[in-house]
Amino acid sequence: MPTENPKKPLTPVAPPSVGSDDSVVLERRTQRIKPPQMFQVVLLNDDFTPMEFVVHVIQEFFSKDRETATQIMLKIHLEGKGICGIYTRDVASTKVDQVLQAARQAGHPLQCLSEPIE
Ligand code: TYC
Repeated sequence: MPTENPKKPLTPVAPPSVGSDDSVVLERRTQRIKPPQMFQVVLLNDDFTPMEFVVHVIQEFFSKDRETATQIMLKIHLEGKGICGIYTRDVASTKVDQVLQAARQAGHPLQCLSEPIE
């Protein structure tokens, strides 16, 4: 049967120390957990998806205002791809699913993917 999680803390945990005047000092500790791997969600250009639909998708699923969404769409149109947002793994994956489902439902070939950064 599996036992408890064998992972140790990254740094030793310092106990509170008691000063000569009975004051208790909680030591400031080095952060023990590393930040999660982040993922950028990328839209790819194609020749068929209407610009207006892409702007709508960026506004709807990436919470951008119309002007920002239009700038991102134009960048994708001109450069082939563009980052719409950066999220943790699960959120990025959900965004990709939402975009692909909306595109499929509307009959557009818009492609979306997520990739780890750094
Ligand atoms: N290139 C498309 C057009 O001219 C517009 C477009 C922009 C499509 C961004 C996809 O991710 C995209 N209608």
